[in-house]
Amino acid sequence: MTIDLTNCDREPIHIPGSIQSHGFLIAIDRSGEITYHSENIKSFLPDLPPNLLGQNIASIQPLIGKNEPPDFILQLITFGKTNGFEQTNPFNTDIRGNAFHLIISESGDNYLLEFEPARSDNSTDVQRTIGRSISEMLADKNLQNLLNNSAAQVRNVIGYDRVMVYRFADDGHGEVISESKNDDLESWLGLHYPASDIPKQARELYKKNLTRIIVDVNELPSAILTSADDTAASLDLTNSQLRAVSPIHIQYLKNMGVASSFSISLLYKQELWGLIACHNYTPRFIDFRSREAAKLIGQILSSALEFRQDEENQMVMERYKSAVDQLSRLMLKDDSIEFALTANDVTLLDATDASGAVLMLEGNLIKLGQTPNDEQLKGLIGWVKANIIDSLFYTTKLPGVYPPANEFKDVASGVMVYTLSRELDEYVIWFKPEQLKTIKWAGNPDKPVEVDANGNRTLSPRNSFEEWSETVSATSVPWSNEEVKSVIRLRSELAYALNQKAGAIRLLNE
Ligand code: BLA
Repeated sequence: MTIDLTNCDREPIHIPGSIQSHGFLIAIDRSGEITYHSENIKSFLPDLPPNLLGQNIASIQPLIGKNEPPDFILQLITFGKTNGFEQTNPFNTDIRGNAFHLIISESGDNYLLEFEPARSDNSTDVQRTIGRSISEMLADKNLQNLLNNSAAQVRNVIGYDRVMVYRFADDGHGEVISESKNDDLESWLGLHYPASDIPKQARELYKKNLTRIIVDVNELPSAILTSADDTAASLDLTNSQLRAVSPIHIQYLKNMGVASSFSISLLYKQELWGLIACHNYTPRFIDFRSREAAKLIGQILSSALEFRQDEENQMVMERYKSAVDQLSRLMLKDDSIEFALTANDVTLLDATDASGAVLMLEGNLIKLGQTPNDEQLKGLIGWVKANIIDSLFYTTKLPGVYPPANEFKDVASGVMVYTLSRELDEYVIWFKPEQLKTIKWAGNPDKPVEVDANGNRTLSPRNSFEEWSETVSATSVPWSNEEVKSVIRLRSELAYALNQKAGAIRLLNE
C-alpha cells in the first residue's frame, strides 16, 4: 500500500522495519537467541562476529556489558518480567569505553534490547532539577498557570527551543494552549491544527508509549535485519525507544523548519488529552533519564489536569445551572415568560455557550446575540416543522442537512432546536457560528496545492489542509453534554412555568 495524504491513518507506524540510527537494537527470543538486529550495529561494535542472527546473546556479552556476568541480559529480563521493566531501565553499561543505556522492553515473543548513548545535549542535571521543577509547576492552582508552568519546567529540564502544550478537541483537531520558547521564535500560541496532523494510530501509540523522541529529521534510518524466512517489519516497535519515524511526519517537521522533536503524552481518564510537543531547530538527543524526567512532569500534569478538568466541567455545569435557576425564578415571577427569558441580565443565551438564540412564543419572535435574519429564520422553522419529529434536535452541521443554511452558516452552522409547540409555531433555538471563522488555523486554508518540478503533488502534510477545511467548513464547535443537559433542564422549567400560567388564567376565567 502506498501511503499518501489521503490514507495516512493506515500507515503501520509501529512496524517500520527500521530504527533511528543514534542507537542500535538487538531483539532476542525467550531463549536468548538473536532474532533481529539493526544494520548499524557494526558502527557501534566493529568487533562483532559475522552472522549474528541465530546466535545466543551471551556470546556477545563482553562487547555489550564489559563488566557484567555472561548471563546478565537474561538476569535483567527475569528481574524485569517480575518487577516491571521500569525497575531495570535504563541499565548503565559500557561499550568501548563509552557510557550507554540499555533499555529493555517486550515485543510479542521477543525482547527488544536498545542501546543508546548515556549523555544528553542538555547540560542540566535532571535528577537535581526535577524535584524543584515539580514544586514550581504545582505552585499555582489555576489551570492556565499550571499549563504555563509545566511548559516552562519541561523546557527548563530538557532545554528545547520551543515547548508547547497541545490540547485535542472532541473532533480530534488541536490547539496550542500554552508555550514556552526562545525569544527569537514567533509564537504559535492559540493556533489550531487539523486532526489529520496526528493520525489515529499515532495517537493510539502515544497512549501506550508516553514519550516520543525524533532526534534528527535528516538522519538516515537504519534497517532492521532478520533471517530470510522472516521480515523485519514483523518486529513490533510499539514499546521501542528508537522506532524510525514515518516519512510523512519527517516531511511535516521539515516543512515547519524543525530538526528535532520530542513529545510527552498527556492522558485524561486513559484517553489522550493532549501532548507536550517540544521542538528544536538543530538536531537534539536527550538520554533516557532526561526523557523519563520529562515523562514524570507529563504524568504529574496529567493527574493535576484530571482533577482540574473535573473541576472545570463542574464549573461550566454550575454556570449553566445557575442561569437556568435564575430564568426559572424570573418565569414564575414575571407576567411575561418572553420577558423573563430575554430581557434581564441572564437570558436564554446563558443556558449554553451558543452565540445567538431565538425565542418564538405566543406569536412573538425575540432574537438574542447573533442569529439569522427573519426571512432565514422563517425558512428554517418551516424546515424544522416539516422534518424534525423530536422535540429536541441539535447538529453542528446545519447546512449539511438543510442546504439553504449555507447562506447564514457564519452565524448558524450549529443549531439546537427545542420545539415547544409545532401547532402554535413555538420554538427555542440556539445558534453556534462556523468554526473556521471563529478559530485561528495554522497554515493558509486557501493555499494552492504545491506541485514539484515534475508536476506531481508534493508530499507536504500542509496540503492536507485543503481537505481538512472542506470537512470543517459549515461546521460549528460541538454541543457539549453539559449544554444538552442544561437545555433539557430549561425545557422542564419552561413547561412548568407555562403550566402554572395556564392554570392561573383558567382560575381567572372560572
Ligand atoms: C506525529 N504529528 C505527530 C506528532 C506531532 C504532530 C506532535 C508526534 C511526534 C512528534 O513529537 O513530532 C503534529 N506537531 C504537530 C502539530 C504541532 C506540532 C499539530 O508541533 C503544532 C504545533 N501528519 C500530517 C499528515 C499525516 C501526518 C497529513 O500532517 C499523514 C498523512 C502523519 N504525524 C503523522 C504521523 C505521525 C505524526 C504518521 C507519527 C510519527 C511517529 O511517531 O512515527
